[in-house]
Amino acid sequence: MHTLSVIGCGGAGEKFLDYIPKMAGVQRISLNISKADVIVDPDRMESYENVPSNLILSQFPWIQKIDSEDIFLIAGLGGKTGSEVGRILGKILGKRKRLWGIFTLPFEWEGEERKKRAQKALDEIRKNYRAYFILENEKIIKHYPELKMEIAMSIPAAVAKHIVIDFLRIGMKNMLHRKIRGELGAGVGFGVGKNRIKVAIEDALSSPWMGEGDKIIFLSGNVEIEDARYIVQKYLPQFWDVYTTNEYGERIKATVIEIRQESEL
Ligand SMILES: Nc1nc2c(ncn2[C@@H]2O[C@H](COP(=O)(O)OP(=O)(O)OP(=O)(O)O)[C@@H](O)[C@H]2O)c(=O)[nH]1
Ligand SMILES: [Mg+2]
Repeated sequence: MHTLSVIGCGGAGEKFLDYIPKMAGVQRISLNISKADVIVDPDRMESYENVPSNLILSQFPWIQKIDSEDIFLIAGLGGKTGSEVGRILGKILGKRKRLWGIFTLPFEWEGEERKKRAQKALDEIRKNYRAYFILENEKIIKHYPELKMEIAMSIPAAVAKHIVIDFLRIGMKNMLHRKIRGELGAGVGFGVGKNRIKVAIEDALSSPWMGEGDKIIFLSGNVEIEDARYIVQKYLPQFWDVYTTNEYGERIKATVIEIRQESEL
């Protein structure tokens, strides 16, 4: 048994999975149509979509090897593999496990067909995932128009990395017993110097994927909860927590999660 399973699905999902460091207790699986840990055929999976689950599991035995209660599925929506497999795995696993998603949506220039495919996948993801982060690609270039494409493309991967690391370190003990559901936004920021906690939080809040919803704030670095309380509470987070570590040196990291919709439960 692992604490967390992280599945990188399709080209973007595999790439983003590579950004996530290997961590104890974390099962990592890449899914793609070739050269991945698990080779998938989205068409074949789709043809089994509505058959009883014991049959599905006998046809796709790798699904049973995903052995954590909490699963992160990471994919770029808009292509075939990530969108279809992410959607179908949601239908199969959504009721048995806690499924968390991290998804990009296509750039405008990728055209209508990709946009439609992403939307269709998202409509079902909404029903079956516990909660999911939406990191719209288009918002990166609107937010940072000067940025080179190559760097813009890598930003969701870096944010996905911190979401997974912080979920494992801080989120699991804080988020699971709360009714956090549906679409989430996210931002990651770093701060140094005298006002480093404030700078890190404001940096995270200025993310392209941050809106007006309630906020969850996770701080990581050489900081104790009592030192942060006064500053963090000014941002009125729904809840917040600290993970004390030396790995960021003199920097403080803030990961802010935005809850975009009211829980239906
Ligand atoms: N930000 C970012 N987005 C990416 C990257 N690669 C792909 N995407 C996005 O993800 C979408 C899906 O692309 P892929 O992951 O390559 O597609 P796939 O899931 O493998 O699907 P097929 O190759 O069509 O079977 C694209 O339309 C892009 O919007 C990346 O490196 N960075
Ligand atoms: Mg592909």
